[in-house]
Amino acid sequence: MYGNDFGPKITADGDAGDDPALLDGFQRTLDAGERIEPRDAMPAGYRKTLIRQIAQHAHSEIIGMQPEGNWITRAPSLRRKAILMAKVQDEAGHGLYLYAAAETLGASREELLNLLHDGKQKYSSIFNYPTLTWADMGAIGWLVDGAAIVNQVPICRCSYGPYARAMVRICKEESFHQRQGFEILDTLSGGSPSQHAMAQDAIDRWWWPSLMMFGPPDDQSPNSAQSMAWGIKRFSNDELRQRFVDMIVPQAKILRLALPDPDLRWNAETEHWDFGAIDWAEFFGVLKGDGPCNEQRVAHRRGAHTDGAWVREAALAYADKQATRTAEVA
Ligand code: BYC
Repeated sequence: MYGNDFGPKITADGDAGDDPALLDGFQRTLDAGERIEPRDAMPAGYRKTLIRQIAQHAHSEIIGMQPEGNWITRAPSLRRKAILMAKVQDEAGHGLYLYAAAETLGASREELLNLLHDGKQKYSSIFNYPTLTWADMGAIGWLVDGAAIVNQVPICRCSYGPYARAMVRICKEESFHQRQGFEILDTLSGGSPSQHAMAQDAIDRWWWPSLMMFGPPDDQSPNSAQSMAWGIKRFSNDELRQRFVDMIVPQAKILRLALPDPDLRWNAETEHWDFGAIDWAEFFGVLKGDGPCNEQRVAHRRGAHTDGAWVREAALAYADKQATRTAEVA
C-alpha cells in the first residue's frame, strides 16, 4: 500500500520481504541499539506499525487543538491567552513533525488525513471529552500533557530515526505545557473557594480518562509485544501508566487537590502507588466512537480541512510558479 521514495526499492513497496539477508541486517541494527533510517530495509509489518502509531499520534496532536482552542477567546487574562495560543500552535507543530516522519515511510499527509476524516484511523481517546471550564485548561496541561510526557520520553529512543528525532523537540515543548497546566491549577487551587472547587471538578473529570491514554491493559494490548520487540515501544502500557500515577500523586498534594480514587494507596512492598479499577468499557466505547465529543471532533476537523482547501491550492500554485521560473532561468 505504501511506497518508499527515499531509497532503493527493496520490494515493490520498499520492504525487506522474506529476504533473510535483508531481515538479518534489520535485526542486527536493532540488536546493536542503532536506528533504522528511511533508506534501510525493514519488514513490511514494522513499516505498517510505525505508520499506524505515528499517524495516530499526529492526528491526536491536531485534534487536541480543538478542546484547547475552545478556550482561547475566554482565557481569563492577556497573559493566559498568549500562553494558550502558543500551546495550541505547538500542537499544530507537533502534528507537522509527525506527519513528516510518517512521510519518510511513504505515507503522505493527504492520505493519512483522509483516513482520519473517514474514521479509519484513530486519535487519542482523551480528546473526545469536553472542556467545560477554564480549569480544564489546567487539567489538560497537568494531566494530559503529563501523561503525554511519560508516554513519549521513551519514544525519543524509538528504533525508527525520524520518529525518535521528532519526539525530542516535542517532549521539550510538552514539558512547558505541563508546567503551564500545573501553574493554572496552582493559582485556582489557592484562589477563592469556588475557584478551588472548579479546579477539583476538572481533576475529577480528567483523571480517569488520562489513565486511559496509555492504552488497554497489557493483557488486552494486541500490538505491544511486537512493538516492544521492534524497539518502537520501550515500556508496556501498564508500566507507563504506573509511572504516571507515581509521578502525579505527590504533585497533587502540592496542588492541594484530591485524585478521585478511594483505592489510591502507597504500597510499601512494590514501592508504587496502587490505584483503583479503570472502566475499560468506557475506554472501548470511546474508541468505537461513543465518547461525548467523537462526532463533533471529526466533523470540525473535516470542516477545517475543507475551509483550508484554498490555502493548499494557493501554496501549490505558488510552488508551481516558482518551479517554472527556476526552470526558465536555468
Ligand atoms: N486512544 O495494542 P495497543 C497528546 C488503540 S497526543 C485511542 O496497546 P499500541 C497531546 C491502539 O491504537 C497523545 N486509541 O496499541 C496532544 C490500537 O488500535 P489500532 C497521543 C488507543 O499502539 C495535544 C488498540 O487501541 N500519543 O498527548 O501498541 C495536546 C490496541 O492498543 C489508545 C500517542 O499517540 C488511546 N488512548 O499502544 C496535549 C503516543 N490506546 O491502532 C496532548 C504514541 C490504545 O490497532 N502512541 N489505542 O486500531 C503510543 O504510544 C501507542 O500507540 C499507545 C497504544 C500507547 C497509545
